[in-house]
Amino acid sequence: MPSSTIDCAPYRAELLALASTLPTVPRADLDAFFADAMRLADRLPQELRHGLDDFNANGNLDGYLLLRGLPVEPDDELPPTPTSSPPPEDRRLLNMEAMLCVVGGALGLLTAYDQGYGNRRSITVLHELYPTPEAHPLSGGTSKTQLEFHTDLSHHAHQPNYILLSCSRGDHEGRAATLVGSIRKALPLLSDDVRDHLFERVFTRRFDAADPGATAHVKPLYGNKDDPYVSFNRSFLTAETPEDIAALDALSTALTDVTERVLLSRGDLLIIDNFRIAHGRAPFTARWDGKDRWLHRAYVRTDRNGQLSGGERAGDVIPFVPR
Ligand SMILES: O=C(O)CCC(=O)C(=O)O
Ligand SMILES: [Fe+2]
Repeated sequence: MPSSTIDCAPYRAELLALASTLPTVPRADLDAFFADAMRLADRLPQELRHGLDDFNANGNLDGYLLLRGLPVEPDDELPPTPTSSPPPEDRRLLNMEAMLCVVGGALGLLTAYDQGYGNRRSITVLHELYPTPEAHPLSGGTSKTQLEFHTDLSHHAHQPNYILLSCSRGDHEGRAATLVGSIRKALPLLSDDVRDHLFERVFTRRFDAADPGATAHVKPLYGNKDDPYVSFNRSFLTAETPEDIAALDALSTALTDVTERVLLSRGDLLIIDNFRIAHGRAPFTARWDGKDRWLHRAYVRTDRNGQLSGGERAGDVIPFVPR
């Protein structure tokens, strides 16, 4: 098994016992639920906790950590895959929601973001991802079309360090792979000129397809020149010169060349380092039969890149600040 995957099957009983101490109706008091999940993070099985701490401190070449074999409910005990959000306030805690929040608590602070458009009436820590028939082509609700490479919330000054995706149901045909392109793998494929351009050029990044005036300012590569962070979204970064186009195309090609397909199935939890990989999702066929692909998602802040200055708590709602 690659070092970016941890088999959690040996810890199932221990993890179930931890989850059983969490409030059974999390949305009745989310603050209390997140505080409990944070406390439980210190009681994770030691080897798993070490794996999380090591990934948090050093990252890895792949840019992700995949936990497999977590204690998901038997399929017939799960509610039907949702077709709308938010879930009912009285929905009972699902094991993969518990895993999402306890693992998130081990990495940093679970955070709700005002993303500056779209979600302004439903800002929440706990997101649900499921196919929707009329999804916007750049949203996680797509199924028929590929969700292209992107960095989540790259237009936000407090962009989350980690995206956690936990899976209650995979897609029927096993095609909906999450696509990950690691900058640690892609960087050696870029020429010096392209690297310099991606480091120095400040691109205008549109963030609201409906409002061309809504913009943030993004450098595709930043941080340490030899081990940079990446921020990418080909559809929204505005190229103004031939050099811009060439540099973005080269980055896109390099990320595509190193792409790994991570097929999430029930009981998996994928931790994406949102500073070090761009991600997308392969197309798949939804059946609208109550058993479609169903993921839970949460964002986690850490003290990297000035995300924390003291006093922040799990469950905080971060106002929109364009980058
Ligand atoms: O469905 C996935 O695997 C990824 C979804 C995603 O990237 C998103 O919703 O931003
Ligand atoms: Fe995403």
